[in-house]
Amino acid sequence: MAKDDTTIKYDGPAGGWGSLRGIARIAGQEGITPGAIATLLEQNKPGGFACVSCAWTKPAEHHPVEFCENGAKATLWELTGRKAGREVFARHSVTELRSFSDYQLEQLGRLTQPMRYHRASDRYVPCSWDEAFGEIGRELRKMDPKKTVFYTSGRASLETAYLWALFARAYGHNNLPDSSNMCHETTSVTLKKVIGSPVGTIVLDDFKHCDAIFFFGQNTGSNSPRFLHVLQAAVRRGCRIVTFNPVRERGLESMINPQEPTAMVSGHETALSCQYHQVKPGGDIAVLLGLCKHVLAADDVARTDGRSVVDRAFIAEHTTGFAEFEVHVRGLDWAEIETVSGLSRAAIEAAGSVYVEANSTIGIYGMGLTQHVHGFENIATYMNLLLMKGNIGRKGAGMSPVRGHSNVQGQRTVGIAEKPELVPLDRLAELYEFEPPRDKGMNTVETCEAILKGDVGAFIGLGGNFLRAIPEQKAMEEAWPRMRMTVQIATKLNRSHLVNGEIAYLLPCLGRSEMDTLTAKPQVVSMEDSLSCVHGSVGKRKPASRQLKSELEIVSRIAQATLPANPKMAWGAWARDTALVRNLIERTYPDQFRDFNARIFTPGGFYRGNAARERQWKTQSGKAEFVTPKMLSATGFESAPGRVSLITMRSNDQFNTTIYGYSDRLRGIEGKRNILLISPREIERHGLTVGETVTLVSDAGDGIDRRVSGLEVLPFDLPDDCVGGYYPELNPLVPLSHHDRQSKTPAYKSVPVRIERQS
Ligand SMILES: Nc1nc2c(c(=O)[nH]1)N[C@H]1C(S)=C(S)[C@@H](COP(=O)(O)OP(=O)(O)OC[C@H]3O[C@@H](n4cnc5c(=O)[nH]c(N)nc54)[C@H](O)[C@@H]3O)O[C@H]1N2
Ligand SMILES: Nc1nc2c(c(=O)[nH]1)N[C@H]1C(S)=C(S)[C@@H](COP(=O)(O)OP(=O)(O)OC[C@H]3O[C@@H](n4cnc5c(=O)[nH]c(N)nc54)[C@H](O)[C@@H]3O)O[C@H]1N2
Ligand SMILES: [Mo]
Repeated sequence: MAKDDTTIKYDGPAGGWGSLRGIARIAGQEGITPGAIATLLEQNKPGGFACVSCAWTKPAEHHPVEFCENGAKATLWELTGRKAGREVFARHSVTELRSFSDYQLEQLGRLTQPMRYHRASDRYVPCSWDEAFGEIGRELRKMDPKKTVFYTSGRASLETAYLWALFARAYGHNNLPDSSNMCHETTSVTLKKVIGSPVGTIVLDDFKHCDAIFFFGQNTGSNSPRFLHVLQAAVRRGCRIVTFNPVRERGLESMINPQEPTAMVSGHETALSCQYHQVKPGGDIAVLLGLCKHVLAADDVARTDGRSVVDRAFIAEHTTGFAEFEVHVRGLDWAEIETVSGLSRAAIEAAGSVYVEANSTIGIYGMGLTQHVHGFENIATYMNLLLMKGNIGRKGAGMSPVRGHSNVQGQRTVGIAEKPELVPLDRLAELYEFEPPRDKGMNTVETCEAILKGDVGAFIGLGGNFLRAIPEQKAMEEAWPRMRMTVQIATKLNRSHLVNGEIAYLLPCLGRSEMDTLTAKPQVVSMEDSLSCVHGSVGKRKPASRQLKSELEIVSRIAQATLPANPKMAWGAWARDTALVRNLIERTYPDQFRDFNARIFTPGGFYRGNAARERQWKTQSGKAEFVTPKMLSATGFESAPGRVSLITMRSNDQFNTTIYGYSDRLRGIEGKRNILLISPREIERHGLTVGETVTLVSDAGDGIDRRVSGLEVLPFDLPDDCVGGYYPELNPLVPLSHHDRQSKTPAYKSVPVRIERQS
């Protein structure tokens, strides 16, 4: 696509001096002490603590500075000198705090003491921990467990997550929605179905052996910047990167490695993607089928002189469903593929040639594939492409979904799941002598549906910002106070803490960089990264307040206050010693967590293993499964006059609903978040003018009025028929029913909307 010079963009590289300036700005803003910088230098190193930002792996041979712009921001955010102490809550009513922006709320600083919501004065007032645990336990004992929900955001450690899930089951439910239900749930469901393993299949070493890396809808420069070093090394040895993304993300175009002094001084950039294709949102199934079509065509040609491109031996031995898929792909019409993807046949064939020529290919993807109505088909078709050339279970090849929160993958590994079949319930029953519930629990979307119906009595959030992250914000905020009890365990104040049930508690916890002072012994916690490696982490900073408790202790104490005594459940001891909990994890999952305590500081983490990597397929058929998608577009809606597809995106200056600032440096957007990104061609087509403010109205055809006003029109290089804007500001536009059909992951990456001019 031709570049249009009137659009807003950033021409510098990812990384480089800009990233260091980004860190310095946050350090200044948060009132950071020199000790915080020392803490940063320990980040992601053995004996140090694991970054609280993304889930990218921590290498065995680390750099002197093993953190990135966004990891540093996340740590400095946690180590801020600001405190949201009792005076803040005495000064501001909860209603007043609701008028603060997400940025202003978290800028108040760290929460310092447990608080209970006092309805008459509309204020949070300090309470004691004993009071809090006592009342929460009493309320839970009175309730039907099936009508309570225990949410987790993907930061809590393996130890806390394990106990959280055990508590839920001992209490009597599987209602364990997780942030991953809004994120890579599509991955968990699709990969489980097609290759029998719900997670990625590659290890770090594979990046040293691949010839091509394909990128679909993952924004490395902002969301997993340490991965850029790996990509840079791959490109330098001749590996080719091909990217499909509606937005030209700078991080995938070029970078300067802040670890390389000469490059920093000379400004020498490494170009990353050799091809960058601006696919329409939801156009990936069409692209992937086009790529498969090209592979078949290349194979036809190769076979005329006795060679082959398609790995038929692999397909015969290891897969099912190829014959049907092949017939389907051959029958597809290029014109349709071009219309749905917004790309020309020539462009798709050029990408296809890189794939055909590469011996070994790694497939990378992120939210651009998972957050669609047909996200399942996005990922299944991507896997088909890899399977056609046997690109799985061998060196330098495989699929790598890039996970979000630092321990989101691990939480699922140790039992956070609403689906009982994913958890070794018999083993739990045997170890703890209780009868775990066998009925399916609620995921995030189902939790929202139940809250809207008034069917939930209590919601306890272990981190996160549920009400801000979910779809259907307006109706959800209206229904939320009908719950009897809401409890939030958190480090900083956010919007979810300002909409309260009849009884509401806000319980402040330690951050990962902080020392757990419950016992004299420093407590180690652990996480699993995107590449299934498990790492230990030790917090060494003095806590933001003496009243903070570890998440492990908070969870254990609530469990203790709620459950009848069981000699097999030593909540009191577990709260004080994470090593004991690791023994429990090992006894529950002996294959994956063998010698857990002994291996916890393995450089680079210890690999938990993955059967699909060994070409063992734990699927229904016992083989890897080709899926024939019934549709070309993943959006789940038809085009209609005036309707455009909205992509909700993250800026470079936020971590999910935490807004660090207003500088989306890598996209050239500064100082604002209430924006509508739209191409100059579409600005003209919709009769808009640059800089005017407009309203976006949801166009789901269900009669519900969902709108967000005050959005400034900014010209941006995007495909036709789509617009972009920021998450979470635009979440009120997303209908709850707009989710992946199989996994119920909300379809945040193509929301049908209309643009209304404000008079
Ligand atoms: N700094 C920072 N780091 C983070 C986070 C953060 O908010 N800030 N969040 C963390 C979390 S929880 C997660 S899940 C990950 C998210 O990281 P990513 O998976 O990178 O998620 P997004 O940035 O939401 O979107 C990814 C890309 O998809 C593209 N895209 C949108 N629609 C489509 C489409 O239809 N097709 C294709 N091919 N591309 C599309 C967008 O332009 C964007 O570049 O990052 C984690 N890391
Ligand atoms: N429109 C749209 N919506 C989306 C997305 C999108 O791309 N578009 N992405 C989705 C995705 S991928 C995700 S993962 C979800 C994110 O949903 P969540 O995980 O629920 O949200 P976060 O913004 O990560 O949560 C931030 C809060 O976590 C708390 N916190 C931070 N650190 C800690 C800690 O160590 N312990 C505890 N207990 N609390 C802590 C702080 O109070 C902070 O305010 O949002 C989803 N929503
Ligand atoms: Mo996520």
